Order: sequence, then structure tokens, then C-alpha cells
Amino acid sequence: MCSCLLQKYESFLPIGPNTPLITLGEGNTPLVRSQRLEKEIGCGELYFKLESCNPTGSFKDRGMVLAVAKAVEARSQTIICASTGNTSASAAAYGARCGLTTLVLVPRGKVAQGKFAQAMIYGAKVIAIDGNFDQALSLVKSLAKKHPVTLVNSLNPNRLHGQKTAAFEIVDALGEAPDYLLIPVGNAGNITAYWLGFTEYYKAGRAKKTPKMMGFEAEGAAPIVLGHPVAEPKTVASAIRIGNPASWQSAIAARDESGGTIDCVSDSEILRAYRLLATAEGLFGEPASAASVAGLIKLANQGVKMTGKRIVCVITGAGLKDPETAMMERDGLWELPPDLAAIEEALEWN
Ligand code: AN7
Repeated sequence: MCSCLLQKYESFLPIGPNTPLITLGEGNTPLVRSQRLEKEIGCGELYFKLESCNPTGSFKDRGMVLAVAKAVEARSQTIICASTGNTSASAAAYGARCGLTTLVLVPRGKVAQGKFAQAMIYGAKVIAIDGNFDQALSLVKSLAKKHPVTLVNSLNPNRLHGQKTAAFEIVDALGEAPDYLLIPVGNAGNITAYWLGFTEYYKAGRAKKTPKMMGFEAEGAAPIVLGHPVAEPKTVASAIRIGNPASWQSAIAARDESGGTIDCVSDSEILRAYRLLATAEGLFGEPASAASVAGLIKLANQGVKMTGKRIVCVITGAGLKDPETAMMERDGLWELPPDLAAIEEALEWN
């Protein structure tokens, strides 16, 4: 089987004879059934879509592979994006693969270490600004208007077309669309892309229904829930620290057309879900990813009936991208002398 996402779903993608079918092995990510949370919640079936298994460790690779292929097709030599981290890591990787110059603007000091390391090692030019993601996005939009560069944020429709393939994979794996799709919301591109994918598959007769789209923002960065932009977004989930999402209107359309909701979860709910996912399921997603799981727990606590329902939570990015947040958890660590008796005593094995 080919490991080229663009080729696999070619008929659903804006691909022509001159589009290079580049790949770093993106897509075809696991859909893993829950072992414990499913029983605790009391839903029919619960699955995790592990987008953390993409080549740079996040779902961004699905959209980036197409955006960069189209940039190469158009003979562009430079790609540019604003990022909370994952978009920059992905752009840097595909840019390197295709011999492009990659320029990324990030909020200084607000990008998780692993993502920053990725942008650096893939050879991107990183401009760290004393400002937030929304300011960085506004700057790259201006730069892309004035200069011959390709914008690869999700304002670029190719990003959304690439990312919709995750919805195709879920339907292909389950044989039908799930009842609920739970997903973290930042710049709101991904919820838009999944809805596009589910509706396209429905129209093509590959699914008999579409899921309710359940999006979750972080409480301190919840413009869609509040109904107005947030000037200084704050959350431990740095990936979704976004106060004025680019795909705001299409996210609302996805919510309303699907009969779903967009709600928010607090940092403590996110961190609890983050640890639970790791300890109860053996899955290590980054904090923003845990917003979908925190959302599921919130719905269950609100008494939303999920008996018999098929639910998919999207784990958007890998836990190792943000070692600093993971290292806040020290309960399992004992520092002891290299001494048998001391270790046995600590373990109460004497
Ligand atoms: C792990 O990298 O916006 O709602 O600049 O990295 O489509 O923005 C990342 C977003 C969820 C939210 N989970 O997706 C960026 C960036 C993870 C993310 C989101 C992001 P969108």
C-alpha cells in the first residue's frame, strides 16, 4: 500500500497532473479503542484518532503536505506561517523536504520546547515576536500580500482540504461516520476541515450520516464561546492560545449544520484529562489534544446521554512536544541513593 496521502485520496483533493505527490508518510494514523474511559463514561464505543502519529507529531502534516505540494506546483520558493508551534514544525519539515525557504512567526516564549526544536532542526527561519499568535497571523497575512511568498496557515484552502482526509480515514476505519466527533479548537481550521470531510464523504455516498461536531476551546482562550475576540488569550494548552480564530465563521457553520456544540474547558480540566489519557489509556497527547477528552468528561458530567453512541476524540498532537508540562507531574519520582536497602525500604519490600 502506498504511504502517500495525496495519492490515496486524490479524487477528493485539488490535485492536477502537475501537482508533485510529495510525502513524509503522513496520514493513515491509528484509531485506537478506549480501554477504560469508555466504560467510565458509559458510551457505546470510544476511539482516539492518534494524529500524534504523523511525521512531525501533529495533524498539521495532512494539510501541510498539500499546501506545500501546491506551493511547489506554483513554483513558489518561500512558505510563510504564523504558529503556536505545530504549524511551524510541519511547515519547516515539508519546506525542507521540497527545498523551500520556510519562514515562521511565533509568539516569543510561548511555543512548547519540542515544537521549537523541530522548527530549528528542519532549518526554518524563526521570527519570535513579543506578541501573541493573533498578532503573528496578522503580520504574516500582510507579508504574504506584499511579497512573493505562499501563506501556509489554514487560511490557505489547501490546508483544509488536506486535513479533511482525517475524517475520511475515520469513516473508512469504522465503516460509517461516528455519532460524535470531539476536537480541540484553536484557530478553528481543523474543525472546519473535519466537517468538510464528513460532508463530502456523505455526499459521495461513503457514509450514511454525519457526526455532531463537538469543539472545545480553552476557557482562557474561548472567543467562539464568548462571541467576541479575546485580546490576551491565556491557557496552559499553548497550541490553542488563540483569541481571534481565522476560521471562526466556518467553525460556527460546522457546529450548527451538524447539530453540535462549541464549548470550553478550564486548564485544570485539560490537565486532568491530559494525565488521565496517559495513565488510564497509555496515550500521551499534548495538553491541547486533551481538550477533546476534557470535553467528553464535561459532557458526561453534564448528563449528556451517550449510551450506545460511537464517539471519536481527536488527539491532535504528541505529548513529547511539550516536555515541560509533562514534567510538572513528579508523583512517580523518588530520588534515592544507589543502595539496595534504601530502595527496598522506600518500596516497603522489606
Ligand atoms: C495540537 O500550530 O494553530 O483549531 O499554529 O497544535 O485547527 O487551529 C495549532 C493548533 C489543536 C487547534 N491541537 O487546531 C499552530 C496552531 C493542536 C494544535 C490545535 C492546534 P485549529
